Amino acid sequence: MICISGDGGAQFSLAEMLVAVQESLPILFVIWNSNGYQEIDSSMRAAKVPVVGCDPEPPDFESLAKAFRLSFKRCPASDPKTFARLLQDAAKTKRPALIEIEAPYCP
Ligand SMILES: Cc1ncc(C[n+]2csc(CCOP(=O)(O)OP(=O)(O)O)c2C)c(N)n1
Repeated sequence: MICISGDGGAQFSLAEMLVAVQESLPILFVIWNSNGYQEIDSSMRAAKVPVVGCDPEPPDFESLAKAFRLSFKRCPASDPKTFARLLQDAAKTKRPALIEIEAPYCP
């Protein structure tokens, strides 16, 4: 099972990540880290209102994974081959894992 979220959305689901660790659920958490709330940013632009509060600095997901006793890997969005390998490797372990994709903030 794969759980895909942005860096913003991931922060609303930290308790669920910890449950996956405690219950040894084979869930792969994939975080698309674009360093901001792009969806909200785009909506504000579309509504022609000033864009505010859309670029909060995300947590250090590697440290977060360590604190949660989660396996952690990171790769750039520009390297889908590496991402595919990380995903396959993590799936083989049958353990929960966190993979962070470093993405550009491009509203
Ligand atoms: C509990 C909760 N609080 C606030 C929101 C409002 N909200 C919708 S999308 C979003 C930010 C999304 O950012 P991210 O997950 O990084 O995705 P991106 O749009 O950057 O790809 C927020 C705060 C929400 N959906 N749920």
